[in-house]
Amino acid sequence: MNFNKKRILITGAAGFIGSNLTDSLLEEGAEVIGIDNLFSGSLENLERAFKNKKFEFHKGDIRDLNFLLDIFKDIDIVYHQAAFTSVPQSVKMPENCNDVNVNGVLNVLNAARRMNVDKVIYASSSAVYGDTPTLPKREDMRRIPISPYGVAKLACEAYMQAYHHVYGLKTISLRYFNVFGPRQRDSPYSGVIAIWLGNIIRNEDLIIFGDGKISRDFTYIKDVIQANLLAAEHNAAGEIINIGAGSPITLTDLATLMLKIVKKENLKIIYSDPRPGDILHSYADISKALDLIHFKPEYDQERGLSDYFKWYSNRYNIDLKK
Ligand code: UD2
Repeated sequence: MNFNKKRILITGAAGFIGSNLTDSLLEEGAEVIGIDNLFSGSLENLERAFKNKKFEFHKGDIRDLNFLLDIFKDIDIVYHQAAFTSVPQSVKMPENCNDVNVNGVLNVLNAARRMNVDKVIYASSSAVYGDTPTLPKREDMRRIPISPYGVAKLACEAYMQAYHHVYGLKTISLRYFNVFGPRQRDSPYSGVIAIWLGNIIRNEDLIIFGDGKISRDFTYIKDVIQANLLAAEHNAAGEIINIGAGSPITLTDLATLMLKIVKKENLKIIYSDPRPGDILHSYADISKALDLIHFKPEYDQERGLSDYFKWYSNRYNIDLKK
């Protein structure tokens, strides 16, 4: 797609995925309007974007419909990335998770419809599948989420489809599988790779919740961004599409690989109690993504981790091998 004449709005623009998407769309020549309440996002992530004249930022909350209606003017595409993102936090505060994720999506959809946005591309999650035993996960399989987070994401996907069917709004939900990479925060509620990278930098042992056999289809941010651009380019609408690396890895293998890449095999892997709400295995069948939007991931975990670590060393001037 020629993004040159497009006006694109990104919710959660100051977050991990939103800010990477912002930078890529600006590079493609789009005009980008970023919104974020800065609850978990940070303006530091938008340093590069702020240098671009085609970027504008508004601080505000997706739960505030009037704020959205004010900003959603002459927008072609909305990328809805703002979210309550943590599975364990959703177990602690299900109401907040529902408020931000479900009520937030409804507001974004209502604003998009009223302001004649052409397409809404939504950041959904593989958490919607829950613990069903069949692998890899296909979009048409049963979904039985086991965390409030997964329930909320499933409801949001259903709203995306309903707004397409009832109001003709073009919507696509991309079911992300464990995204990792530059700008993911190292906080207890962040993804495991960012947490372990923080441990490695501080020369701390890595903690695995459970027996280490849990597996995930960790997907590198650059592939996720590519999928988002493709979702804008192709005509698919009213669809739900898995976006994963298509190559699962167990937590023990992941921890071992990370320590190997940074040559810190002296650090230990410690096994601790399983975490409530965790699903056991998650692995994407990505054939629908190939069919509908021609998505092909370019990064397996090793390549993604190496690229991420290189970015981190340059950004913070740290030698990870020390
Ligand atoms: C991730 C996403 C979530 C959703 C989901 C879909 C994040 C923060 N969350 O949740 O938004 O899309 O994927 O499945 O990216 N673990 C450890 N040690 C640690 C931290 C975590 O063993 O120090 C385990 C954790 O118990 C889980 C696995 O690592 O078994 C992955 O955890 P996560 O929080 O990175 O991701 P997940 O799958 O809960």
